[in-house]
Amino acid sequence: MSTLAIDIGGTKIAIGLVENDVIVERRQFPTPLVQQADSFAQTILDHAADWLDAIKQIGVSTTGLVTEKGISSINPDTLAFPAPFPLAHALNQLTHLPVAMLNDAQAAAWYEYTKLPKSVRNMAFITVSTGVGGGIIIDGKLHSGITGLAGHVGHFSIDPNGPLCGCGQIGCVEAIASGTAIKRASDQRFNPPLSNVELFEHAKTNPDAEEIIHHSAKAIATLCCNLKATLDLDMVVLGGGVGLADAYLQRVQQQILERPKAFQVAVVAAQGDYDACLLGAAFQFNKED
Ligand code: BMX
Ligand code: ZN
Repeated sequence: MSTLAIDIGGTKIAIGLVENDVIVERRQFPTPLVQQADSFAQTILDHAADWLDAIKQIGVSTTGLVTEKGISSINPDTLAFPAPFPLAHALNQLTHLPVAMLNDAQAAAWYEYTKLPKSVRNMAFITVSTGVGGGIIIDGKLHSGITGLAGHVGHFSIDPNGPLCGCGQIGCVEAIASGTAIKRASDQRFNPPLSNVELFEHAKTNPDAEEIIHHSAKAIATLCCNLKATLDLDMVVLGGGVGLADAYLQRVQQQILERPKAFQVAVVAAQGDYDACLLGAAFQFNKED
């Protein structure tokens, strides 16, 4: 069965032709302006035009809060949806195919959970990318909550004196640790500005660059320990462009080892690598209810 997988992030959209949970072909393009659901859906389908004949279903994983009515933003600074954005409906109208849609990190959490040892029953997936997203599996089931908000761990407010987050709270993990937050801090310190990829390279020799990345990893470590205290997780899986960048995971692990033992939790890299959310988009058709 061929599935069109669509992963909508704050910066880019990845699409994949997925067969038997394997990405056979993959493309990506910058996230277009989010205005009309019909034209947004059509733009995505245009990028997949030559796959459409083979496709039987469409799975979407998207940044934002997903409800029956569509997608809305928790942090409009990462991507501002005119809420609620009825993307699943628009894709179904245009293709007449079944469409399933989940929050990006929730979809990835379910996929990643199935790749872990059977002894793991409670886990969280955390993506550090444009924002900081999360998905939670409790006792072997994806926990989305009544409103779909469950897992939005990027909006744990961890520093009352921290920066204002686009969600309206102060000192959210996302405002401190995300790729966007790293870029902001880096732009204040480096002229000419560095891309985040360059910043990670620079960090090998430049203490200022290392300090910015360390600050982000420390916030993610705090988040992991808070989740351990709340849910007694067996494991955390880390993904996203920043989360999988050079030695970021090791920085998080090192920070966790400095916390009291009761709050320490194992953190591993996503099996789906940078495509955990894309694989999750297709994989949600395998989700038990
Ligand atoms: C934000 C929020 C989450 C999302 C997370 C990671 C919006 C639009 N998104 O916290 O729903 O999971 O970012 O998103 O409010 P990404 O774009 O970094 O993958
Ligand atoms: Zn927030």
